[in-house]
Amino acid sequence: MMRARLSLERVNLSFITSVFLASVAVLFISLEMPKVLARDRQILKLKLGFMGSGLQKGSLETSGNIENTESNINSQTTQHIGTIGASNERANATFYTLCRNEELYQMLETVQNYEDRFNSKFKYDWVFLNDYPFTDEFKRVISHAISGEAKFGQVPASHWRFPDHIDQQKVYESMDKMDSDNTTGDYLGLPIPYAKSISYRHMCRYQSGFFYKHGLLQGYKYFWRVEPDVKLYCDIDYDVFKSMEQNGKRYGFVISMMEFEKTIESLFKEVKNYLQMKGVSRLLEDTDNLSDFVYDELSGDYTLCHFWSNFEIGDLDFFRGREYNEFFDYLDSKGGFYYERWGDAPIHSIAVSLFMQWNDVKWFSDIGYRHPPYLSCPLSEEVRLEKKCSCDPKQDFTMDAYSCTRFYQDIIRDKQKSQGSNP
Ligand SMILES: Nc1nc2c(ncn2[C@@H]2O[C@H](COP(=O)(O)OP(=O)(O)OP(=O)(O)O)[C@@H](O)[C@H]2O)c(=O)[nH]1
Ligand SMILES: [Mg+2]
Repeated sequence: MMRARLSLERVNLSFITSVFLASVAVLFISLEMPKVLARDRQILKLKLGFMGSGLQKGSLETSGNIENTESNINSQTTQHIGTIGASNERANATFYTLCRNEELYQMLETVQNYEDRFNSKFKYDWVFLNDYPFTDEFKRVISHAISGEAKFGQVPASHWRFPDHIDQQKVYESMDKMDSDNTTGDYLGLPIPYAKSISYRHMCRYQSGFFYKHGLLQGYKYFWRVEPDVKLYCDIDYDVFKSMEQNGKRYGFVISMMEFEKTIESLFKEVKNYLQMKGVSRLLEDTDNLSDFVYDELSGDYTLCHFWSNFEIGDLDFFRGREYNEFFDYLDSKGGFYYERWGDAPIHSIAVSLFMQWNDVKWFSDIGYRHPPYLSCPLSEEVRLEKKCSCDPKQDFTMDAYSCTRFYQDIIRDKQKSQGSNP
């Protein structure tokens, strides 16, 4: 009798446990699945709907396909290393950072890391700009850590304010709307970063159309942009600037990704208007440039792809040139830096993709780099060991569904095949 009751209780207990576990599972699925499905839907929408044929090739593979691409990445790296000549002469180049006094110690960490991994061997200068005067402490501490010359400047007030044509009332209204919509509309439905920040908008506009006009950058040909809190994960034992020069490269990136659509809703419409006004709409279909990276012929719209500009190495002559500045001035006149929240990364990337030749752009697959939250880590173990990398390749963002670098590789591979040239 006792045994029967015990076994009945055991049955009840296991029944209750099963019901409990099943309810937890149902609760979990009902809470989590919509997010997963929404994410998949969003990826499908973004990558199939907006991007058309180019990105459909292999676009749904995520990090599971790392191995398939590894040989390609290695071959790029090998060709890259092989093309660097041994020269002691430096390029006419500088690091460039826009930051605030409050970011001194994050900046110091980054400066020391860049010195350890690269610059102590090459001693390039470093230009720092700020919308306020840098403090003596900032200048003293940072200069001490840099092997080249450190230069500190202030952004002219006229480059960091609402331009006269901007209706400030409308800016505040559109910021309130962006903030109350409160979601990027992508898989996690995150709040739109900096939805209500005026200074972020001034910053994006400055990085889009003004930094290269600053006096301290005038003498230089190349810049390498750095932000506080970014980190290099591998030794860089060749002169990156010199390699840009010797290989005829004008723009270099490490990470690429898709932009939050809500921050650039009218951007590409304005880009198309501009090209039409100038009589150069053919640039969107040109095969000598990288238009496929930003323009999807099927939808006639922006692919949302951009080179992540917190790491960029660029030819200042391109940015100082007439073509880029007329493009920027037109976009600036439309007010989207304020009424929306256009970032400098899509602006730079669209210009680079349309106005440069595809072969002018360099993807640095051998550079381990992180700007939170994304990491680029060389996938080849051979490369990581040789360059003393300290990053985890499993965390690499390159093949993530939201990265555009797979797409970029496909485009480049097609061009190499059809035009028979090297990267
Ligand atoms: N002087 C100054 N620098 C700024 C200001 N806002 C941003 N910056 C700098 O501009 C660069 C880009 O700003 P971030 O805040 O990093 O923008 P982000 O990379 O899009 O966003 P995060 O995810 O926050 O890094 C960084 O180097 C900042 O230090 C500002 O108001 N004044
Ligand atoms: Mg940043």
